[in-house]
Amino acid sequence: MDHQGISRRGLAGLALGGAALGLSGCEGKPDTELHPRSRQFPKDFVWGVASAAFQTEGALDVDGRGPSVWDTFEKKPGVIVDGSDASVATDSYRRYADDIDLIAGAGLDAYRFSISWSRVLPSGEGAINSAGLDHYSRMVDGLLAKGITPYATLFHWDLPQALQDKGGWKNRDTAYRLADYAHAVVDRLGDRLKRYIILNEAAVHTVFGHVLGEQAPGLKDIGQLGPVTHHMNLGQGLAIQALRAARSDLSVGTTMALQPCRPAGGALWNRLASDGLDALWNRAWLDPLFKGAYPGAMDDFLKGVVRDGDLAITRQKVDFLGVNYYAPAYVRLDLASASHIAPAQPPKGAELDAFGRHIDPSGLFEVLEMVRRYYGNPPVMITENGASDPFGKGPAIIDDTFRINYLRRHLEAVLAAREAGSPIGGYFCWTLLDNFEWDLGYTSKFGLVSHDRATGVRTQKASYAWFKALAASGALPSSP
Ligand code: IFM
Repeated sequence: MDHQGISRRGLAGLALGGAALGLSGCEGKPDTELHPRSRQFPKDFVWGVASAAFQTEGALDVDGRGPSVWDTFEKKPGVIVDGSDASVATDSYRRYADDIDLIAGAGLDAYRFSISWSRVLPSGEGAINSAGLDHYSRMVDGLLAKGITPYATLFHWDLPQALQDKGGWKNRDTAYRLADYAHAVVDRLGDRLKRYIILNEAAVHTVFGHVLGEQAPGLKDIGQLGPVTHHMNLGQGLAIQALRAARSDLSVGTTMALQPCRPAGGALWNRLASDGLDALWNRAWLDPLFKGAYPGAMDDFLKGVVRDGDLAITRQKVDFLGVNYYAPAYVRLDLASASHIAPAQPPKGAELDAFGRHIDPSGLFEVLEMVRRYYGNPPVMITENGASDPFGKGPAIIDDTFRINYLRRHLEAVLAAREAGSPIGGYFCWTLLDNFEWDLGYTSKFGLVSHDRATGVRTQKASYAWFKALAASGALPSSP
């Protein structure tokens, strides 16, 4: 990842910010495994799967849905590696009852899905499209009828295009529109839908969508970093306030993609880069929510953006923090690049996932410890974790022992973090069905169940049966 345009001054500030917080545990650890004392999860631990609207629903032009930034982006030539699109995806808008059957069939407690903003408000604001809300109302009813608790994410990257046309997240007004949208959802569904996740992985959306241009809305503009970050944090605070004002019986959280940021080779000079990335990737989201502040490292980017009173709004009590974790990030100082931050390889010999990332359960433990030690030890839900098949156009791997191993080892980290004192209440595997993996199209498959796009046939993988057995017993096996 090359954050083009991050200034020398900004980088120095970022590094200082990291040092001030004392987050020094970023070097790679030789032992990536965790060894919890007990392998038993408590009876009330929540087992679920997670998904997102644009990746699964299809049916992009039915029931009055408006276009989102992803509808626009995916049409640009060459941006989706296999030239595919999300017009059908897993067909879940139509087949949501089949999805629910699979979730129930695995005996899971919960389903995390996202609501498409532009189904509810086709222009992002103004007139509510009740047909869009009807769909989610049916889904919520279907889940509840099978004893599955719905967790709804309000924003999983699919901003209504009409709002993008007005500047998107760079425009402060979008923060207020998020709160209006949250109100529209809770007003209609709040009698049955009690658990809300405001944002999904805002750091990914900011950096890959607005700075690197690899995802929607496809902007390559370092000038977006500060305003987009702050307006999403502000919108999150306003949306939490809107939900709380509407009802007092909700559980409200938000989900972050937390990553330990590690200097390549543990070199001191690379620490400048890793602390910089840590500030904009982790702390620019955690600090405003839990402390009502930004890391000093963000000052340059936020000039003229944060108004009086904003940080009192970004700081909110959440009922849980959603943590998504896949891998640590390795970076190095690169004086030749404009940002001085450059991606680096994981340590030699490290076990890699399909993305070339280090498979390292200790990284999950590390971010959970960071949340416990520096952010007041809030209740946590692991809202995503999972593994992709090797990229390719071929059929899904049904006998997916590699995925079972990945899940098992990361669940050891969850147990170890609980033993260290982190109140982690649940784990959502990403994801139920092989789906539209953004710019990677259908070449990356994370599902517990495969979905044949030609026939619509869904086939349970070995990991589905494994996860089902785990959810039933709560006892984590020590081998696949
Ligand atoms: O598919 C994504 C999801 O939308 C956000 N978190 C990571 C997943 C796997 O890359």
